[in-house]
Amino acid sequence: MKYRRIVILTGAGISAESGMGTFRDKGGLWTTHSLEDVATPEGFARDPALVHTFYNLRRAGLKSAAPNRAHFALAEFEQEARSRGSDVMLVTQNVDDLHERAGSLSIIHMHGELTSAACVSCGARARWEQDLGLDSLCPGCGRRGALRPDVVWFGEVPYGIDEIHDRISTCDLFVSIGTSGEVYPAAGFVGLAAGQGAHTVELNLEPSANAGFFSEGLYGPATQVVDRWLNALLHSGG
Ligand code: BJW
Repeated sequence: MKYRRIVILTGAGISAESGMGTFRDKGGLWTTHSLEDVATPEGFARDPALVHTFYNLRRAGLKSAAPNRAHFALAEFEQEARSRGSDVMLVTQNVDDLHERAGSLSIIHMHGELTSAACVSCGARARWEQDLGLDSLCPGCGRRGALRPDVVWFGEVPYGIDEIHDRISTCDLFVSIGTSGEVYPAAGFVGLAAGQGAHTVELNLEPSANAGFFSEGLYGPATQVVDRWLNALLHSGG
């Protein structure tokens, strides 16, 4: 394998064909909900019940969603690349668990996870698969009403950012899949990767806001283009 240190960034587009909504597309979550109300700490402070309802519905929806061909292709690629001595790190902005359910192993959820709750009082993070509410009890400190969805809202620092920066600063291949390139710091990763000489590839339904920064782009539904591009890479000796 030509590439030894590979970083793959995924966004909502990879889960779109699994029925998880995207944010900025026509009919996306930010066209039906105000992001200031449901995706900022200020919105949560103003109306926690509204925010809980928004995330409870999405957490419940996760149970009927299944990984699609693109999630499986990434998990298979990770295994194959490892067997050829290459390192693959998946950085996802998605809060769903479809990469894990497809079999991916090396994952950073930079925007948190739907199936996790965080306590604003003691800082504990706990796996959480049911609804969250104003009376939910923190398993860490026992306080009632202090749990919030363990996701990263606007103005908050994403998870794993130091490790992500380290990985991208030393990668030789950076692949971005199904993300609009509108939200930082993820939107800046391609610049970091390209700046230190990595080959950069975008796989998306259509060119993203960042398309001009990538050395290569392949456009179409993730269930079609991801498998095709990864297989071509493996079979080209790439
Ligand atoms: C398909 C497809 C198919 C469809 N197949 N493709 C001014 C300038 C620059 C930055 C800022 C600024 N003001 C504020 C900021 C920072 C801010 C920011 O970026 N704001 C912008 C909106 C301007 N960022 C932050 O606040 C972040 N924190 C931060 O910067 O901390 C400071 C710091 C950083 C680093 C070190 C130290 C300090 C936090 C951002 C948190 C984002 N949170 C959310 C919600 C998470 C929980 C939840 O899910 O509810 O994360 S918002 C939402 O957007 C979610 C997503 O992960 C994120 C990205 O969206 P994504 O995945 O790209 O989805 P879409 O819908 O936008 O795009 C889908 C794409 O798929 C499209 O291109 C489609 O074409 C494609 N697609 N179907 C393939 N079938």
